[in-house]
Amino acid sequence: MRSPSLLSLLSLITSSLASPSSPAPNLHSRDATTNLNLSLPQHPLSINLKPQQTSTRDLVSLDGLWSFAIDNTTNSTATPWTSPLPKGLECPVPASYNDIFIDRNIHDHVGWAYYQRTVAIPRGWSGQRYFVRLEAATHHGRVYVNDDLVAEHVGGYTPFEADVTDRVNPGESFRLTIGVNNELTHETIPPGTVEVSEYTGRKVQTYLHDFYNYAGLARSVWLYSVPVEQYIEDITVVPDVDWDEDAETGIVHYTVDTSNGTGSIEITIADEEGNTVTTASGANGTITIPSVHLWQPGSAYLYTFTARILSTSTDPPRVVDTYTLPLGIRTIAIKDAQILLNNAPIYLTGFGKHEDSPIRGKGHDTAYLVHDFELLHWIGANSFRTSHYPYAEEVMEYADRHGILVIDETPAVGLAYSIGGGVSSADSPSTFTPEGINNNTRAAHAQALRELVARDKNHPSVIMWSVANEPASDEEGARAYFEPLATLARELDPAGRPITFANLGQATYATDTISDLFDVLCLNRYFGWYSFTGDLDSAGIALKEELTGWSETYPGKPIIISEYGADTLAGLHSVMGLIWSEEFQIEYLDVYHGVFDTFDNVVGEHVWNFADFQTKEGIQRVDGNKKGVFTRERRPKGAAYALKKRWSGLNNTGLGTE
Ligand code: GCB
Repeated sequence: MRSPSLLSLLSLITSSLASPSSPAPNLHSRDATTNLNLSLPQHPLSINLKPQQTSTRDLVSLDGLWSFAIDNTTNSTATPWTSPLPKGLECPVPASYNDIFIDRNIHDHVGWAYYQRTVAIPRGWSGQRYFVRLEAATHHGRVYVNDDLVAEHVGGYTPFEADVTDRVNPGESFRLTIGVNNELTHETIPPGTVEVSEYTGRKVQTYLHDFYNYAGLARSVWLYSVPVEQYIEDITVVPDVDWDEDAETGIVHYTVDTSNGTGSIEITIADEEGNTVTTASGANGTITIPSVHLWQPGSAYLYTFTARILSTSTDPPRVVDTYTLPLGIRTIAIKDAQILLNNAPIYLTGFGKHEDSPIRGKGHDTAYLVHDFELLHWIGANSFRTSHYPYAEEVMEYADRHGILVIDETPAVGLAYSIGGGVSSADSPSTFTPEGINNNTRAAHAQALRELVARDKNHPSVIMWSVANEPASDEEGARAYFEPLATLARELDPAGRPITFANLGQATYATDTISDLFDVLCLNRYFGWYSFTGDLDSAGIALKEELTGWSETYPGKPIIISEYGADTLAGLHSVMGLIWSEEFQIEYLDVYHGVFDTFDNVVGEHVWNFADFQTKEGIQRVDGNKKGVFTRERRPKGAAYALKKRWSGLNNTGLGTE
């Protein structure tokens, strides 16, 4: 059973985020070992299971056009934004709002924006408890029912909910207003800085990652119901396999959390034909599946795990609540510098991606979802990293169904003050200081990690957690910052998935201070681009030298090159293979691959990036980052064909091409 009132949890989250209940000791001690027992403030989670329509639950999409306004005042409470918004602007949900309107004021807005619509609670929902669920509000969301604030959430890429049962009766309507704030500070994840222009008085947002800080309601909003009597709040499934048998036996450890009530819990597991293969009773237990069909990349066998609450006060028993979960049986382990998927070494091919498309920004789009996975399949990719934040839950579900492996990353990007969107500045300030990345930042980071694992723990596609992208892991304070987060990541996942972080080029095997805390070395490297620009001979030598250093320093850990790439202007050609040309991108990748192939412990290659993507305005990028193998519109550059050729010839990708 879990705590009864979601609303009280939500208000607790808000207050505890504002002032952590148990302040952690100073991060900046020179002696990292004194910080081993740092206590991270605890924040309750506000996530129930992803809503679904079942015989006991209803689901209403609130996607579509909402009234929209931005708050240009400096005082966010000055205007009663919960009153009907001024007529005029309508904004699509899901979508980032920045590129929708032809208005620089909206595009560049820093602060609160408001979405509003009328919502009717269906008449038949008496006897139900009902929630408004936001899949994401980037980066800080507030939910108002008529004039009342009913939920608040910090963190732009994970869901949260408002219980509206006691506020609106079935058959009645209410005005739903959602405030969304895009400000990033040194205590948010990702971090940034807001300054006020001395000339215009306008807020200006800066941040340390290169992708554009798209904001708004980029994912779906739902109204959904569960039975008041008792409902399923959470399910955890941990798959395992007994390899000793002739025919492998699947093992499923499960836990079902429910609201208070007296019903009994029944579990059914069905195969893809819908035949029941096994059943169990009780809120937790272990189930075996003889002659199991394994979940594999490219061959994603999914069982259906159904949990039901039954009331035995009637004969036959009555179904109080039911929820189904796709269930993939597979194992993931690290051994002898290899990643073992289902007990066999796997080589990862694929990309760092972004949620990014023209006009919608980071808005979830099912057409792009399907098309992107088609392209992954076409090119021979078996995996991607959710760089640099959790992606929409629909993406994870699609990866489950289509056998794509996912390195699932938190939104902790930009925790290195030496970096400005991939371009170093030599005299930057230290990162881990009370005025910079501090205890409160880490508390927000811990919460982002908790919410990521809580949301994605059941996905067979997720094979690894990435705790951060390119933190200043070579700086003083990094170990004190990361050690408790690495411990937390291990504690959070009952399935014990490997953990990693994407390492920044300047933090070499000689200067990095945290890699021993992680299972897999993910290295982002740009020799030939940010250093040795255009000089691929030197790049190849530097890469080889560096991989040798990592291999000798961490002999048992597998290495994935989690980023390597070169900006490439689609259609630009050069017989001499000069930078920015399609020929250079091909040659650059080729040099890297030649080096990877000489290391047995290099077990994966993720090109940066799958597609060109929008970045913050700046003098170093022309209309975005062009390291895509596909353009922003998903047209192939020459490198796409080169990768397809290489990846279709590789062993151990699990795609059956070898
Ligand atoms: C990186 C970052 C990524 C950037 C990339 C680049 O190291 O991890 O977010 O987009 O470099 O292209 O500069």
